[in-house]
Amino acid sequence: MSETQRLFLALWPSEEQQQAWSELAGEWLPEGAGRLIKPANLHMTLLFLGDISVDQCASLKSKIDSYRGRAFELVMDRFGHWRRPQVAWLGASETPQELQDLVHALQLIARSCDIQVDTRPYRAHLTLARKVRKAPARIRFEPINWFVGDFVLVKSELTSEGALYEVVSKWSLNDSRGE
Ligand code: 2AM
Repeated sequence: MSETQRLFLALWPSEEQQQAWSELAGEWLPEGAGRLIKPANLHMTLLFLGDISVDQCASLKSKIDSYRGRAFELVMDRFGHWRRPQVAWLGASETPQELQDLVHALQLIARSCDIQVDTRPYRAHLTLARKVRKAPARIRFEPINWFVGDFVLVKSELTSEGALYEVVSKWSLNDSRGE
């Protein structure tokens, strides 16, 4: 069998953002309510690719190289919980058009590389904690503005100590501010 890698495309916050958002998650979730994601692992998935071959990965990267998406401001104003996957997350009540376009373009590129991707509608969320069985209390907080100027390809390794993520490629988005 040819070698494969488990990969996904994501928005990756800075270390400062990861630290700050992880601290918020610690404040919002009661002790023992779930398993907080390590700050360095916090991210927002754009597209989960699964196990793909070296050739598929090379073709995906080269096609993404020729794509130029637009930078955007993401306003994260929701702290939510999904009962079935048992995750608590940070999300946005409005998904910017640029983000929708980016996800759509990446889906098309992945499909053109014979990578089967999720067909469910995209729901932008940044998982803060897993194994959260009970919906946490409603939290009021100042919306978090995240300027998104790039996106990344991440390798995921499942280990006995949880997922290990490694950013393997990065692409810039066109920043039209000040034009
Ligand atoms: P989640 O945070 O909502 O669980 C790496 O696994 C990333 O890809 C996670 O952020 C995860 O989202 C997302 N993902 C989407 N579909 C997935 C799948 N079928 N299996 C594992 N992770 C998936």
